[in-house]
Amino acid sequence: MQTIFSGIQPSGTITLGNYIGALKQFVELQDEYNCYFCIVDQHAITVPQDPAQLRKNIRSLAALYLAVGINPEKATLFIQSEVPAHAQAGWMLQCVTYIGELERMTQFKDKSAGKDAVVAGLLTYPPLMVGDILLYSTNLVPVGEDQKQHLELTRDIAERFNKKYNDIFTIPEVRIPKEGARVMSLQDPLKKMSKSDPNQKSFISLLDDPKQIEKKIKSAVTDSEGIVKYDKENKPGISNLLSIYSIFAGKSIAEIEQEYEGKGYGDFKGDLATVVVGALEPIQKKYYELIDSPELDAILDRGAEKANAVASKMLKKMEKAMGLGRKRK
Ligand code: ATP
Ligand code: LTN
Repeated sequence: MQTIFSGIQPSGTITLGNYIGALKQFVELQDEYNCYFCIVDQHAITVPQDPAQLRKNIRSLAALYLAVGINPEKATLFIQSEVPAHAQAGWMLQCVTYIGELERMTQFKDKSAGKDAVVAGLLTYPPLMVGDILLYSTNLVPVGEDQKQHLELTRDIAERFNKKYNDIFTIPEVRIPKEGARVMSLQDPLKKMSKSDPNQKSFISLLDDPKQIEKKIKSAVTDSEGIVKYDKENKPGISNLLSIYSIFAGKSIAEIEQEYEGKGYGDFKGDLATVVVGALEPIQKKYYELIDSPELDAILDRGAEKANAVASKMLKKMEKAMGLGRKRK
């Protein structure tokens, strides 16, 4: 069986973007692959976080992974900081990464833009991610389109390490969904939807209540044409809503366009809100059953134990390849 690894930052409550771009794929793939799904809390602290809120977000993300359908009997679900090999591997991989490569990352450029104090961790974020992936001999990494560049860097660094030290790493492939790889902000359809966006109206979180969902969809930025038609170039707002509709309703975009011929954005948005509310209802129900349960802790404990066993073995191989520490029997 091939191995999958992917991670989500506990930097807020996950959005429709995270669900469509990442989580939905995870659920679909868990039967066919040996999966590791990680709550990457060490990545989250590369931007300011309130410690109490971060702890809450970590638990909430764990419950959401399960609520959307991750089966802990099949997949390993764990918290990055509970597996020390990640930070250790991240350091070693920083020492095979060039500063120029890191400065070219668009995520770094976006997140550092306009800030006068940028912590070093925001720049060295990618080698930590590279470690996450390589520690598990990962074959495939399902992510949204925004992570493509990080995956290219992961492959480069893995190949460089293999060549320079010892051929120990599997070179991973990226897997980006055909539809919904880049869900856009509801307030600025040229920007990706992000859970840490300060404008709450720009995203729908998986835990928003029906009223909030309806309000956010109704106030989504569209155009003044009033025709429900997919045209990403000229009508990015309505095209984004059409993609979301299509994915949640399981209908093709052409079908939906036909349904709304002659009708305005009001009808379309109202129906989209109903579709989204209906899709999130069972997820939210499961979430509230899990969030305070001891079962959630047991799953995360088991996940950390399984991940530690695999990651620490690869870490030893890395240390040996680089010549760290002493020879042991
Ligand atoms: P942040 O706002 O803190 O940067 P984020 O919402 O961008 O967070 P991440 O935790 O960085 O989300 O990403 C988790 C996963 O969700 C990744 O695989 C990422 O590619 C995917 N993803 C994030 N935003 C979107 C989006 N708008 N559309 C599709 N996939 C997305
Ligand atoms: N960088 C990713 C989160 C992330 C990740 C990973 C994704 C951290 N480690 C390993 C896939 C595999 C992000 O910002 N979305």
